[in-house]
Amino acid sequence: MLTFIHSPNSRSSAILTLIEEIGIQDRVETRIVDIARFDGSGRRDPANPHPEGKVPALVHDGQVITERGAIMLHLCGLFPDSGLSPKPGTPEWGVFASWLTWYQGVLEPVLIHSFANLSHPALTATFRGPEEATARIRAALEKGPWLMGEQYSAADLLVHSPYAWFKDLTPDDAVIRDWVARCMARPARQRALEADAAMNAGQTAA
Ligand SMILES: N[C@@H](CCC(=O)N[C@@H](CS)C(=O)NCC(=O)O)C(=O)O
Repeated sequence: MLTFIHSPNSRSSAILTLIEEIGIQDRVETRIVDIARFDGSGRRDPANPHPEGKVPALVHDGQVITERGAIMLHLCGLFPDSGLSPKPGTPEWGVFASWLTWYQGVLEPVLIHSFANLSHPALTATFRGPEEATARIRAALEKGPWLMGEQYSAADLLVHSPYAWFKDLTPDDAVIRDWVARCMARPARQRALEADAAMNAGQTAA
């Protein structure tokens, strides 16, 4: 039993898109929760099992899985024929896991430090900065056309996501901009955006 804890138009929309990409909408129950949003709207939802009241979370037979990278690894591992990841246990699966954990552990902190105009030698020593992050993505895409090579994967879905939300953060680099545009044009993302809009409308009407 898989329950997806979601709030429309948030970081959990990436998981909604992955569910669309894999084609498992009928195997996952989606539960909408409220969250405290950056603009001051919303509030922590007591019905949300995430230990910090955030989204996304995935509940699998009572176990609560958090962090988009971990949820993506888990879903791709559960549905290995989806084509959204290499086969578990292969060296390529290790590279795939590197991208997802690099996103969580490096890229998102780097982008948030940059957005918040934060700089400190300890941050640079630990995370490097936007230029190094861009260089790493670019090096992969030069071999590309996707981060993992010939095939689109959940790594593209997660790593491009902040650029899709915050267009100003996207490096002024044609290779990266083209990749972001290709990720955003995928039919599964369009379906997830439509589902989010419908869920939002439902919430407003309620
Ligand atoms: N590192 C987490 C971040 C989750 C996160 O910050 N989610 C936001 C939604 S955009 C949230 O739930 N915020 C509500 C809050 O901070 O209480 C992940 O990647 O899954």
